[in-house]
Amino acid sequence: MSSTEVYLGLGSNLGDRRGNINHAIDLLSTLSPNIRVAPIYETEPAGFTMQPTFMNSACGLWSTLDPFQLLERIYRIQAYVGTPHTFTNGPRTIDIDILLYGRLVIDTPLLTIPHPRMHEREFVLRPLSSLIPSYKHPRIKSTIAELLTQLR
Ligand code: PH2
Ligand code: MG
Repeated sequence: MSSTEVYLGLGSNLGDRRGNINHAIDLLSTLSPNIRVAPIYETEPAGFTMQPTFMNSACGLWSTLDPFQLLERIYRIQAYVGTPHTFTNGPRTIDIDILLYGRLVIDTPLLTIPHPRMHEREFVLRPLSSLIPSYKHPRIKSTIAELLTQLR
């Protein structure tokens, strides 16, 4: 079976933030034997700012699931690790976003890949850049490290 290199973003700003991220990574590692995990960074909330500080990380894995199967699996892992979040951009015990799925570019009501806001979010680019600094964004054609420096 063919597998695709996938990158996910992880965030938590409720409860044991670091523990929630590590729990999610443990569950994600059942998808793929050699998952690679970025450091965990503490980040200021973006978007809706009146909420607790986040912990953010990212991971890379090889998946045999197609993007929609992967999304279903992520929904189950999120439900297992934490309570559902209250509103868009609001506080959450765990949030797992598909950032990159190989070099795939799709835009559907359920799923947009690459993640539509990843290139403008330092809390995504910084951990991702520790894993794949020279990876070219499939749509924007800058590397992850370049996108990160362009934010400053
Ligand atoms: N996630 C959001 C909205 N804002 N801010 C930070 N720092 N980290 C996040 O993971 C985050 C956010 C919606 O998913
Ligand atoms: Mg998110």
